[in-house]
Order: sequence, then C-alpha cells, then structure tokens
Amino acid sequence: MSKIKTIKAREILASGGAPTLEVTVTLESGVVGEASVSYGASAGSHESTVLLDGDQKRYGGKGMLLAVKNINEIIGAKLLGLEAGEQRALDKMMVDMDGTENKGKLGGNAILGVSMAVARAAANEANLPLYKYLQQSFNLVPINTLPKPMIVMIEGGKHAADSTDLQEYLVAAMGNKSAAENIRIEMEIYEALKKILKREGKSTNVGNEGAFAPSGLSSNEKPIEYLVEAIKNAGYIPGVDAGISIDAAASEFFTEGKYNLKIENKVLSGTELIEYYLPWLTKYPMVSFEDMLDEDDWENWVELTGRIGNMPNIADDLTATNMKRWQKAIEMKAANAILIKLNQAGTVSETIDCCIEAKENSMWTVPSHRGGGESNDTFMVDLAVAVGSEYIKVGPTRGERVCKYNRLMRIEEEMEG
Ligand code: 2PG
Ligand code: MG
Repeated sequence: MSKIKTIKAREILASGGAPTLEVTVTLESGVVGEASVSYGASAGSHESTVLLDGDQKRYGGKGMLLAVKNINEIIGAKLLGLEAGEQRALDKMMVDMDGTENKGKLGGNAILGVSMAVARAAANEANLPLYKYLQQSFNLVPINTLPKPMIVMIEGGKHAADSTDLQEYLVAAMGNKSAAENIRIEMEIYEALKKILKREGKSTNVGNEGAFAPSGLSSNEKPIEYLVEAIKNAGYIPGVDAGISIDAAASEFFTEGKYNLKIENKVLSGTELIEYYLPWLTKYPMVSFEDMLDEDDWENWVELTGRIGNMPNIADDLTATNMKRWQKAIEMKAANAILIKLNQAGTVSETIDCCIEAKENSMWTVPSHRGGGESNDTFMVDLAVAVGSEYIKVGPTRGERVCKYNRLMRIEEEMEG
C-alpha cells in the first residue's frame, strides 16, 4: 500500500447552501481518494464538533476555512508519508492530535474528511469497491443481504417550516426483495402519498430531506394514517411489503423537563409522552422508533425500550455514534438499535466500532443521511453494506439523497456480478 503524498481540503457547498468540507488525499502512487462531510440540522449536543469559522462576514459565521486550514497545515503535515492502509492508526493519530473529548480543537468535520478520503484512496489503491475495502480492512464478515431503504416521506420539526412536531415519518421496506425493487416500491408509495396530500389540500412542497413537509396538520398522528393509506394505494400490503418508522427527534421539542407538542397544544412529561406513543404500536404496522425521547432522558428511554418489546428503538441523539454512550445505552437497556452517522463519530474507525458493538449485541445499525448539510458523498452506503446494516435512512428526492439509493443499486448490480 502506498504512502500519503498530499492532503488538500477546500470549502464546498452542502445541501442547505452553507459550506462543508471536501478533502482530496493523493498517494505516492498517484492514486487519489476524495470525500465530503455532511452535518445535521437537528444535531445532538453529544456529537463531535462541527468546527465553524464564526466570522459573521462570511456565510453568517458558517464558513469552514478554519477546518480547511487545520487539515492543510496541521493534520496534513502529520500524516504525510504514512501508509494509507493503516486506517485505525491514522484515525487514532488524529484523535490524539485533537486531544479533546468531542474533537473540538481540530474539528470533527476536519478529522472525518481526512479519515474518509484516506479510506477511499486506500480502497482505490487496492482496486476494491469501498465496501469491500472496509470489510477487509476492519475484518468484517461479509453478509449477502443488502440494507433495506427506510425513506423519509413526511418531515417536520427542524427540517421544515410549520409542519409536525415530530421530525420524520418514514416508510421502511419489508420482506426479501432486492434493493432495487425495495427502492421502486418505496418511490411508488411516495407518489401515492403525493396524491393523498393533494386530495387533502395539503402542500406537496418538500423539506430539507426531500420529503413532503405539509403545514396545517393538527395532529402528529395524521401523517402515519397517510402513510398507511399510501402503502395500500400503491398496491402494497402494510406490515408485509412496507411498514412505518418514526424519528421524533424529541430533543428538539423538549424544554424545561417537558415535551411540548405545539400543534396539539400539549405539554407532556416523559411518562405521558410514552403513553401517547404506545397505542401506535397496535394501531399501525410499526417497524421502528427513533429518538422518541430527549437525548439525556435515559430513564424514560429505558422505560420505552422495555415497553415496546422486540421492536427496534433506535438511538440517534442519545448515542451520537459515540462508543461510550452506546455502551451505556446497551448496558442500561435504554435502546436496542443505533442510528449511525459518520460525522457524529468523527472518524471512520469509531463509526465502524459502534457498528461492530451493535452486531455483537444482535442489534440493528441504521446508517443515516443528515438533515441540513448533506453532501453528494455516498460513503454511508458503502459503510452500511460493509457492516451488514439492516436499513439505510435517506430522503426520497433531491440529488444529495437519491445518489445514496443509486449507489446501493449499483452495489447490488456489482454483487450479482
Ligand atoms: C436525524 C437526522 C437525519 P439531522 O435526526 O436522524 O434525518 O436529522 O441530520 O438534522 O440531525
Ligand atoms: Mg434522528
């Protein structure tokens, strides 16, 4: 494996129109690896740091020139001449260089950009698709089934203006179909949903993630009914071909110890919120819950996970793709599945470690896109395939979303040989 010759970072634009980072790693052989970093709109407070310039004269403070500088001058200087195939060692070196708990010094965005670009360069050098390279490099056991799509169909919360309090209503493919077929079925459901929203006089404009973001809904349950109807109208069986997942992103409506469901004029305690959710399990073909409670409301997470039995209760902001928080969640039985976001962790190795931990405990991993600052990078899809994830969570439209599904279908084609 070649050594790293140059590392170069630049600002590019992310899906929300603000900057993010793109990193190019060139090896001594001339082989190149490139990656871009995504970040969230409803980012949790336990994620690794997105280092922003704070210079109000550029992009309202959201520039990333400091992170660019950290890569070009500090990280780059240290990593040049090292073996690109030593992913774990390189990641650890960057974590140690930063020295803070949350990568606040060099920036989680800076470190991750380099980490991903190094992995790509090494995969290119080995002449392997990224997912295969990751499997080899991290000794992962390849599995034959590809992740299923979990597609955001209706979005509210911080991802839309004036929609539901809960952030995401998703359709999760079920059964043993190919990835391409699952994606087709889901997009047909999306089209059926559009007709329902039109019939109901609701807007079919889309939010951050390319899902519908209707305003004027008076209940947070209504979108679930729309989704079940859409599955049927598209010609599929709810609970057999496709089911419902919900990401409440509850930290966003949690203030002063209470959950504030604005569109329903309800202010609930954690216990009351759990009682509010539970009937949905029997009324609808529910596949999973995610972040139904605040990111630090451990006690109620334990209660909800206990009450829902075997259904995956996915931790996103609770665990923030952070091994310490994930191990705590497993130990406490606060969650039984994990959402995976590379930029929450800040290195490829730490992200994969969280996935390995999940597998060892027979728990789902669901690699996910980000709301506000998604990029066209499809690394998360290769990661999902490499670790054998059950689902990937991505929005249904807009280039930075559909490229993930296109990558999954291409991998499927490659695997079929
Ligand atoms: C989430 C994500 C992605 P964000 O909460 O799961 O849908 O949103 O990237 O805004 O945190
Ligand atoms: Mg979430």
